[in-house]
Amino acid sequence: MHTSTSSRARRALAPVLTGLLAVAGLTAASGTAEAASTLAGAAAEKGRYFGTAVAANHLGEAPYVSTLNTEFDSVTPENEMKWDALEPSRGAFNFAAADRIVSHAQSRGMKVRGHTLVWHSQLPSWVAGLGATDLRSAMNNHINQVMGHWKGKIHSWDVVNEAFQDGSSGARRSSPFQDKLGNGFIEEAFRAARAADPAAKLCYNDYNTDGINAKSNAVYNMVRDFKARGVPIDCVGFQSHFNSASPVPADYQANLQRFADLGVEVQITELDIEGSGTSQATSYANVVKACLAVTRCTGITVWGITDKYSWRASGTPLLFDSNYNKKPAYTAVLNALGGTSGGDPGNPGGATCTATYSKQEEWSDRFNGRVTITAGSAAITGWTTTVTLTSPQKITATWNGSPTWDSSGNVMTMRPNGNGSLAAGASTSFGFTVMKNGNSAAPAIGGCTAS
Ligand code: 9MR
Repeated sequence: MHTSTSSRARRALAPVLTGLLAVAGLTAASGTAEAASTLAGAAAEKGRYFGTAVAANHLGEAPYVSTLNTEFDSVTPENEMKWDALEPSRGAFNFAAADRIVSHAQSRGMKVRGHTLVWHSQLPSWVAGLGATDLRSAMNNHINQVMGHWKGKIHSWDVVNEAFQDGSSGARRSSPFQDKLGNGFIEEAFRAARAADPAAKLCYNDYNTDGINAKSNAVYNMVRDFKARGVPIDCVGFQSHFNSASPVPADYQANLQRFADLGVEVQITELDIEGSGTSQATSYANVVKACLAVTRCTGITVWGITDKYSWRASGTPLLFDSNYNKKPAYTAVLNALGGTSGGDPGNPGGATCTATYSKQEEWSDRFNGRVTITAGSAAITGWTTTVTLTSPQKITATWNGSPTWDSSGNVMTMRPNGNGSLAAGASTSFGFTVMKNGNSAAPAIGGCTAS
């Protein structure tokens, strides 16, 4: 079958569609049945948030933003709130990139985790060059200025990050702060932070502290001492970067629980697990179950949305693949949270699908693309995906699908045209011709939603 769409028809449809999508978005956010079919919705039913690290420079990418808005209710700027980004030279602050993330989150009712105020890494060289007196005032000023800028808008701040050494010593890591200000720098940072934004929860955040070991024992002793002496601390962040060399520890839950028993919240702050398929899915589910079993484990943040932009992209450690398809790990997390895609009235069987792009014929001024839709382990009766062009590219023809367009004309949403019913594991494809207008970039394909 071959159908084509004129650009005039696309322009005429666009405003109507945008309106419909806006209405659908509002309904999705407030409907309980719908809520349990997203990570944030399912987590909220358990009294937890479900967040992700976000990079400001991807906020213009349609499938990135739609996945963020649909699935998550908390964001952590991945790099934009670090010292080198915010205060690259002494006293000169640049909040613009982080502000973009905070306003995106605020306009959609998402929480923001602040990451991070005092850290030895991504620290501008001017800080390392200061003597003790200057360093103390620079640290306190940084905390005051940064927390003051977003006062009342950040639900938790990683006040100090990664201050302990790996290995069996339990010692502090060498850093400008440790080496010049001594052990008291952490306490001083937390006291300054409490004064700067009393509403924010103040966290200590670290990695390789996920199980019970010498490093987590050292952090535990510090937190116990802070609580005993009234030093302000509200939460401990467990980064939870896992791979085959550093799997989810068997005593993960026990470790979270012993910190919670000190009277602090525990948060899983940078979760990613390298791997794929069932083993990755099982590990993710185990992390979620551990958090749910600990009353004071208040939320989970994964360290990115899509494998495409992970800091460990080659390890495919996230819940969405590089085409924004939901991975088995996604389904495992959703199910462990008590949610189910079966809670979606449009998708009673919990059906899934994937969408993959391949380039076809190319001429000097245009090329053909094909997107293959494959049903997951259950039969499906319909599918939806998106094709996002790079302006000024234009799609001049489509076949084997029913396209609709966003108002920019760059994002085509494709639904079936008689080819919506697929048996488990079966595939269909649709095609389109892209007029390059000088740009031969491949289109970005959004996730596949089955019904
Ligand atoms: O994901 C971050 C990556 O984009 C940066 O290049 C990197 C630089 O240090 O930091 C990554 O995030 C780290 C986080 O801030 C602290 N814990 C470890 C994370 C992964 O390295």
